[in-house]
Order: sequence, then structure tokens, then C-alpha cells
Amino acid sequence: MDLFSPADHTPVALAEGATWLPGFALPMMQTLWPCVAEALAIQPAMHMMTPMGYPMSVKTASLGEWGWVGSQAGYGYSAQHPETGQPWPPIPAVIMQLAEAAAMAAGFANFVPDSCLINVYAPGSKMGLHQDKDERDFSQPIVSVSLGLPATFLWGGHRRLDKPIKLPLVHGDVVVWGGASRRVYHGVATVKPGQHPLTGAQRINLTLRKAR
Ligand code: MD6
Ligand code: FE
Repeated sequence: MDLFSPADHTPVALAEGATWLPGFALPMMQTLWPCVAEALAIQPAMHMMTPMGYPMSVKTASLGEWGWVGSQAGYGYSAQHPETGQPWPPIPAVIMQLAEAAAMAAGFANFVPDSCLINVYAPGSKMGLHQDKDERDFSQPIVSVSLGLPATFLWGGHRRLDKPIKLPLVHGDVVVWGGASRRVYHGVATVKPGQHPLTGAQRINLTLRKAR
């Protein structure tokens, strides 16, 4: 099934505990985008490794107490950048406020993330279907913010083989999933070539989580 993006920015219930908030981040974009651009200027995104030893097609950077890392040892959270050994920069206030407000709009009060993953998708990059299960507390939702080039988000089910719904996410869209949907399979289809006025030839995704 393919869904269409509602032009009037009404929230779309995807499943129990899962909500698509079209355009939710647009009102704060003037503050949000410079923060993301600066974070990526200070900390260039890098290709993490899969446990199979291949580089991921997506480049990642992290903010917050816990950064998401991938290596041949597996996926997980680290308090330090794997190459520099430095702690991750703090999550800027506008990103914390966006995460809390989006979680609230989706029915999750008092969301305080300690991890902000920044994924950079060049055209041709994708992310296969997976569950987020490296976090300690599954009562906390995941907040995913899309910036730049459009992408097809794959919203699956509780089994890997459940056929995913395709969500056409655009700049400023937010998806929140938690509760009964916290361990739903999800992914991103191959990003198509294009140019976006803010991000250029990139899709950027912020994934906010409470890791610990
Ligand atoms: C996205 N990212 O980049 C979605 N999940 O749009 C993820 O779902 C994700 O990048 C777990 C770990 C890393 C990720
Ligand atoms: Fe994920």
C-alpha cells in the first residue's frame, strides 16, 4: 500500500503507537537547519560498518550522551566517537524541543532523548528493514525527522516478511513510533537523485531515542 502525504498537515495514524506528522518540523526549520548543518560541519558523518564487515551506504554522525555506532562487533551505543575518542556534542535545544513536542503530539508525554543520530543519505543510499532494539527502555518512543530530499519510508510489521507500507516522507515530516509499534520493522528505500534548496543532493534524517 502507498500512502499520500496530506497537504493540510493532519497527523496520520499508522498503527497503534505510530503516527506520521507531516510538516511538523517546518515551523522551526529556520533554527533547526543551521543547527544540523553546523553539527555536520564540526563532525563529518562517517560510514559505520555492518556486523558483516561492509560499510553502510548511509553516513552517520551523533549528538547527545549516547551515539549510535556500528562495527564488526555489532550495533549499539557508545559515549565516544569511535575514531576521535571524544564525547559527542550535546543535542541543541531546538532538537530537544522538537523531539519532545513531536512525541507529545503522538501521545508520548515527557520524552527526553539522550541520543540523536544524524543519517546522511546521498542518492543511492538506503536502509534495509530492521527493528530498533539496541535501547534499554522500550517504553520510550522513537522520533524520526526527515530533512532535504524526499524518501520512501518503509513501514513494516512485527515480522520481517510483513509487506511494508510506503510513506512518501518529505522535508519537515516527522514519524513517531512507540508503545505497541516500538519494535515494528522499518527501513528507507533507495534515495533518488535530486536537489533540495537547504540540503543539496542529500536526505538527512534525525533519529531521536532514549538509549539508556
Ligand atoms: C532513517 N533510521 O534514517 C531511519 N534505526 O530514516 C533508522 O531507522 C535507524 O539509522 C536504527 C539504527 C540506525 C538507524
Ligand atoms: Fe531504525
